This record gives sequence, C-alpha cells and structure tokens, in this order.
Amino acid sequence: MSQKLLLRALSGEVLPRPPVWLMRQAGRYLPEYRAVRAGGGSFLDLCYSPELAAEVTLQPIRRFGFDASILFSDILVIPDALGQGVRFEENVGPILSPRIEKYSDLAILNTEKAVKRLAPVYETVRLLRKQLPSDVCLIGFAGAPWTVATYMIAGAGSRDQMAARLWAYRDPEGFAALINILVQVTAEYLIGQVRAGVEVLQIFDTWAGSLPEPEFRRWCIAPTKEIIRLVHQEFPDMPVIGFPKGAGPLYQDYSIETGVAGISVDPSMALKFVRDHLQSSVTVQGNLDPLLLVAGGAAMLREAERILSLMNNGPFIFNLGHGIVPETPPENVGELVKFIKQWQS
Ligand code: 1CP
Repeated sequence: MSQKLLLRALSGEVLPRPPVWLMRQAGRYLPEYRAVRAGGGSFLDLCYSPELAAEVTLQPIRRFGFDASILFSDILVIPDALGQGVRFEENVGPILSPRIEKYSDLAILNTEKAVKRLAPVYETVRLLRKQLPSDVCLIGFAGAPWTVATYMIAGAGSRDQMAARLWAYRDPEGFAALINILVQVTAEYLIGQVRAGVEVLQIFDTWAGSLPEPEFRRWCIAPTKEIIRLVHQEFPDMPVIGFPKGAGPLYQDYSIETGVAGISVDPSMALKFVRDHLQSSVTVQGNLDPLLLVAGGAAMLREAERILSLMNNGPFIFNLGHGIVPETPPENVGELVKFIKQWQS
C-alpha cells in the first residue's frame, strides 16, 4: 500500500491535492457525539473509556472521509492525571482544583500516578489502529506545557492568561519547575501514544500568542523543543506538528528551532508570509477561519480555493486555523471535505 497522504505531506511531498482533517472534528457539532455524551458520565469519563472514545473518534471519519483521525481526548488529562482535580462544567468549561499558584503547590503533583492514569488513552489508540480504514492516519496529541500551565494556575480557562504570566514574571525559577514537570510528563505521554500506535503527533499551544518575545522563547519554544527531542530519542522519525496559536512572526523561529515537521497556522496569518517564511522549512497546516465553516456556502468555498491555490505549491495539509465550533452545521463540513478532495492543482 502506498503511504498515507498525511505522512507524505509531512515528509515534504507536494501532492496534487492536500490531505484534509479538521481540529475538533469530533465533538458537539455532531448529533451522534451528543448522543454518546447524553448516555451519562462526565467528559473525562468519556476520555478514559477506550470503546466510547474510539467510537467518537471514528464518527467524523465515517461521516466525512477525512484523511486523518485525531485521538479523542483532551489536553487537560495531564493535570488530571497529575492529581489536580479536573472537571468540565456545562456552559462554563474546565474547572481545576486546587489551583497551582506557587512553587510549594507543586508538591501535590504526582508524576508516578500520571503515567498509570493515562493507560486507558493508550488502549483507545490500540482500538483505533484496529478499526480505522487503512488509508486514514492516526494523530496523537498533547497540550504544550505553557498552555496546560495556564489552566493549572488559573484553575479554569482565562481570557488573558494573567495568573500564569504574572507567576512567570515574578518567579521565573519556580515557574520553570512547573514547566519542567509538564515537559517530562508530556513527553512520556506522547511516547506512550506512539508505542500504542499513533503515527503523527500534534502539540497544541493555544495560548502561545499571549507571551512577549523573550517569554515566548523560554516558555513555548524551549519546552516544545525539549519534548520533541525526548520523543525523537525513542522514535527518531516521528513527525510532530506544532500549533503555537497567535505567535505571529515568531511562528518562523518556532518552526525552525523546535524540530517540528509541520506547523499549524491560525487564521490571522497572512498566507504570503506563511509561504515565504514557513513553508520553505516545514509542512504548513491550516488555516480556514472556523466561522467560515459555520457560514458555509460561497464564502467558505472561495476562501478554501484561495488557501489551496496559494499553499499547495509546497508541502501542505488543509485544516482550520482553530477548532470547529459547536454551532457548525455538519453539512458544511461535508461540502468542504468534498471540495478539497476534488481539488487539483
Ligand atoms: O462534550 C463536551 O462538552 C466537551 C467539549 C470538548 C471536546 C469535544 C472538550 C472540553 N474537549 C474536547 C476534545 C478535544 N480537545 C480534542 C479531541 C477532539 C478532536 O479534536 O476531534 C482536542 C484535540 C482538544 C484540545 C484542547 N482542549 C485544546 C487545544 C486546542 C484548542 O481548541 O485550542 C484546549 C485549549 C482544550 C481545553 C478544553 N477542553 C474542553 C474545552 C471546552 C476546552 C477549552 C476551555 C477554554 O475555553 O479555555
């Protein structure tokens, strides 16, 4: 069998049409996902139930025929597994308690326990490798240490990541200790996913854009580089996609310095910059505005056409610039995937 499209794109090949998958392709916009969630149990129970997690991972593959499948889990399983309580409240979002606010709070985190708690996720990966169509690539993922730390410190999602930024300015050494714990556990978690069968990894740094340049280098680039070094020590060829959302021109240094094979770009990035400064060194993934997927119709297809014609002269993966929102009509996703799959450069 010829190699899967996503792997070919990540090894630098330019394809007649790019592989397509969408961040948050499983989730609340799909009625079949809501039906599984209505079956009772918390969101984290779903993440730790291999049969159900595999089922919701497969739902968008069956419906739309994506070229890649992302493991169903969440970036916040890491703090949960470290022993900080995590729950997801309807219409509120994640709540983490107790908050990790200073160096001495790190004592509650248990790295031994973490690896054990995450075993069900590896089982989900094994089930998926058996159940996925043979041409669909399985992507594993984790949150980057900076982004996960912002939730652990604020105890919830926060608009400006104020608590984490203040800790990092006031006590960089103490903050570095938290980041180092997250680097070690995240690398171990990603290596576990690869051992279980994922073929590509993505690292989500959703709040990278809230840091000024020196802090971006210290808390986003350096920890991501170290995680990738640890993964590559065991699996030298494992392709990693980085997503430092909102990093602006610093996407360039991130893509050169961290060791990523692919860079996922958000909708604010000008494609001429992306083509001239990122695509020369790595495979680019992106960057349709998720709200165009809500709007649908001619506006969505016009922008998809613009992205394809500008980006598919180099190594490219079609995706959104951020995750699918719950308001998205599933039929728009179907129309978009059909359009990409029929497109030819
Ligand atoms: O059913 C529900 O009510 C829960 C909704 C939900 C879902 C479907 C959450 C809660 N997480 C997920 C799955 C998820 N999260 C996946 C796998 C599914 C897929 O992509 O198909 C992935 C890759 C994530 C990653 C994730 N979780 C990120 C990084 C990417 C991004 O969107 O920026 C972040 C920041 C989270 C935290 C999180 N989990 C859930 C919510 C509502 C949030 C955001 C909280 C906030 O607003 O700050």
